[in-house]
Amino acid sequence: MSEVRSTCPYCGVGCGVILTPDGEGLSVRGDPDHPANRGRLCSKGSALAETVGAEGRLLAPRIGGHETDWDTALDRVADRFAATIAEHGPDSVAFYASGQMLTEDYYVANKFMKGFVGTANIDTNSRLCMASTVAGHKRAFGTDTVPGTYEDLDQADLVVLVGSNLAWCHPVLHQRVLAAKAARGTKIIVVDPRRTATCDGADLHLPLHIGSDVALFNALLREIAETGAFDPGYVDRVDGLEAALAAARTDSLEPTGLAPDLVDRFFRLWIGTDKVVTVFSQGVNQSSSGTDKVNAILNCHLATGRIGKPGQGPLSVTGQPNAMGGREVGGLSNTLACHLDIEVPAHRAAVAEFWDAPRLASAPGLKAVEMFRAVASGRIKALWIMHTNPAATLPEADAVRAAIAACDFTVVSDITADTDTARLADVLLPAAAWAEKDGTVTNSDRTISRQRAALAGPGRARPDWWHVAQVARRMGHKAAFDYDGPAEIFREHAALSGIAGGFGRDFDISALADLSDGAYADLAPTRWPVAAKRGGRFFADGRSFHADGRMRMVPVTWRAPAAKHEPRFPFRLNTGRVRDHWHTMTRTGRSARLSAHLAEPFVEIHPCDAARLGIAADTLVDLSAPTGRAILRATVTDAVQPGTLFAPMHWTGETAPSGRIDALVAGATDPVSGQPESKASVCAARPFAAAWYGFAVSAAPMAPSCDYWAVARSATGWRAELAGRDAPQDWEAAARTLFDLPAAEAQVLSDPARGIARLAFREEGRLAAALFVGPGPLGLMRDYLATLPEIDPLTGRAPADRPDPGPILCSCFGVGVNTILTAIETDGLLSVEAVGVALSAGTNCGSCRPEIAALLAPAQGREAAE
Ligand SMILES: Nc1nc2c(c(=O)[nH]1)N[C@H]1C(S)=C(S)[C@@H](COP(=O)(O)OP(=O)(O)OC[C@H]3O[C@@H](n4cnc5c(=O)[nH]c(N)nc54)[C@H](O)[C@@H]3O)O[C@H]1N2
Ligand SMILES: Nc1nc2c(c(=O)[nH]1)N[C@H]1C(S)=C(S)[C@@H](COP(=O)(O)OP(=O)(O)OC[C@H]3O[C@@H](n4cnc5c(=O)[nH]c(N)nc54)[C@H](O)[C@@H]3O)O[C@H]1N2
Ligand code: SF4
Ligand SMILES: [Mo]
Repeated sequence: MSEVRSTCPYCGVGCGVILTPDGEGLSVRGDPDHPANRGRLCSKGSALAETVGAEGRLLAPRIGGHETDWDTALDRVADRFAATIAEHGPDSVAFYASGQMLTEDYYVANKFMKGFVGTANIDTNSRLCMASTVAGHKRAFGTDTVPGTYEDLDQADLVVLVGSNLAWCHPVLHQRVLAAKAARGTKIIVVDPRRTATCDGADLHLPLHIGSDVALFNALLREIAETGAFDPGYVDRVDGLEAALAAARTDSLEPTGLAPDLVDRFFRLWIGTDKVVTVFSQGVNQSSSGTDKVNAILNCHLATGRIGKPGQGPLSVTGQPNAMGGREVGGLSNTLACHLDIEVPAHRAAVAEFWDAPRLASAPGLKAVEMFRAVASGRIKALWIMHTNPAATLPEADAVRAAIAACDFTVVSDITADTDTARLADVLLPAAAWAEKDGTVTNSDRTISRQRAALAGPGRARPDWWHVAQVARRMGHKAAFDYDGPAEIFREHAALSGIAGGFGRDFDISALADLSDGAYADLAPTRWPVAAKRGGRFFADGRSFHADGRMRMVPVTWRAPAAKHEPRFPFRLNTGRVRDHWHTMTRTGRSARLSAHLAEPFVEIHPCDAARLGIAADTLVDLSAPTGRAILRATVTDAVQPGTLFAPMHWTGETAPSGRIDALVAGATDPVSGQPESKASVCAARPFAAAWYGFAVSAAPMAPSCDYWAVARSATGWRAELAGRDAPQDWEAAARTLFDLPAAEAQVLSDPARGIARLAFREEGRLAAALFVGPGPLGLMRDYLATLPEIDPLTGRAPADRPDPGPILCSCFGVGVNTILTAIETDGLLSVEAVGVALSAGTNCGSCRPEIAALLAPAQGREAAE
């Protein structure tokens, strides 16, 4: 098979990839012709080839844990949904979808629920992600329209990143911004309570208090007014300026906690630069005032007329590969389809007629958090979860897990056999994965790209749209779901968008409604609208999609996060992402090199708090919140502010059961968007009383059962961090259980008085596993030990001619921190480029360049001082 052009399945940058199947798997490189990335890929995109294959996959439908055939499974789903609807009405069933579904899958699921089941109880993980942006856009523009494009980032003179760790979460866009900095001196400002890798390339970092963005942007609006920086021609077309300004005048900068000189520099740069793009992401959206934060930002752009013009405008970066496509098809419970409104009778009538839908939902349905509360209370009796892992990623995750387990009937469509959610399903439906299926996705700047199949799916896996269409057909809706493939679904969606365009909506791709199968197969990246009634860009002319065509500024005032501090829970808990993992790690966790960057869940805690609580670096911390507990490794760092903690969202019951961070996140939501406040819960921290710490390496999967464990892939098998409150009586017996090696030859060195043990197990002379135990955090050469079976298990030390590389920083070339530090010292390297020349580190995808820059800082400081 020859090369296949497709799109990366991870973040909303939507990079083009070229896949070359090699008979078993495939190789992946960046597509030089794709407008989003022009050939570049980040560490995750570069490692995609390591995440395909049958390992861990769900290969056949299962009912009650037993494999079955498709007909039996689909009949069961259709029968149970039909019976529940007949007995309890359409609102007793629900669908929980995902911004990672392809547009075609999403369109069919939305049509099924809203048009044919007759309930709007279909919501998606985009509620946890983009809902506040959707709501903010609608308030300002009348539709959910993203005004900006990626070219604006190339052309801007100032890029402000608000609540966005672009360097780790949208790395290829971050590189575009850094390229603009190199080419035209673009200034970069980061607004984030935490010092992140993104700050390394920035000119200014505003470490505001968590949740205080409205206060900051209201202050900017006041300054715009005081300095006369309004665009008089533009504000003529904007309603609400006076009200927004009056609201801003009741606010102060105090909640931000920012030093006045920092704020002054921000104001001067923002007001003094015409070409400013304000990029925002989850630090804005995931907040109980998320919608107000969005409008506080939009207000400043509207007041200055800096919107819809080259190099100017607000740009919400989408998280998931098809977060934007989900918004187009109306995947949220309060939207209809093609940016039409469920509340507007004329829109409903048009959609009902187009679909020939017998009972179109007439009112918004439940939003994600409410939906799972309705599952808990028994109001929802049948639930279908597709392409998302809510038992791990919704707030109050332990309660969500219990609710799904107790639900009368749960269907899960997934590619992975064992996830926190899949384990709870009554019926499991195996999905075709990325590179095995066809469809489209829309990225952050409205560019529609094809995902194309290059591999046959393993086992009986089938695409998600097919799961839904088959169940719908079995429920009596044959004609409406008689699709023969994604091209036909796409044409229908495009035709419906033409009706939306007729209502004056922004999302109109009706020019694509007659694409032949061949033209769909060849579809090149295309930015919508395609069939716009008016040309040029959105909003440069000051015309909105509100009925009166006017823009709106919205009066907003600062509110504190919903969870209140109390003596029992003195910390504010911020959560988010790491560079090399994707959400619940069902894909990235299969790659050894992606797992090497950060192999364990952790919590960042300020040195003053750590000292006060007696928490030493690398010990374990016991976190508790009103909704749950967690045990995480302490990273003591002043990157976080005193009184705040940061923990990643990626670890689950499969990889580190005590690291399920959403167990601690409260279910507070934004009153307008319903988006949960994933970044500002409260919790307590204290040292975890570990009697022992362990590190294990094994060629085969392990089965740990201690109080704390975290497993990760390594190049030769698996590695695990372990700890417990009580030490086992017999380490050899415990290790044999852990490794499932009842009969292997064992070598044991132990010093019970000092709490130290080292155990190695051989099978047929070959080293199969090793365990290292000590009374405190283990200072081991972990990356050397993970090269099992090449290691010397009893000394645990790398031979002098093979120094321990340290934690892997550059995952493309496998270059560790120690290697880079040694080269900086011995070769006197002073720049990221010099490190690249010496070690290749940072020269492929570039995702690690900010971290290499951070390692260089001390040497650069010394050089400057000399
Ligand atoms: N490597 C990687 N990349 C990803 C993903 C992934 O899982 N891994 N997921 C993708 C998805 S779905 C999404 S939605 C995006 C998310 O992309 P981002 O939003 O960039 O990522 P997060 O780490 O969730 O949060 C960003 C920052 O918000 C800050 N923050 C917290 N509270 C506040 C606040 O009150 N105000 C401000 N201004 N900032 C605050 C946090 O400290 C954090 O650094 O990433 C996408 N890209
Ligand atoms: N504390 C905290 N919680 C958060 C966040 C946060 O910042 N902090 N961020 C939130 C955000 S922005 C998001 S987007 C969510 C993401 O959270 P989720 O969507 O719950 O996480 P994923 O791991 O992406 O789940 C995707 C699932 O789909 C499966 N899958 C992969 N490919 C396919 C396929 O082709 N078909 C099907 N049917 N299944 C497939 C995977 O195996 C996996 O089980 O998390 C949210 N939760
Ligand atoms: S930036 Fe990385 S994760 Fe995002 S689409 Fe591009 S290659 Fe994929
Ligand atoms: Mo997201």
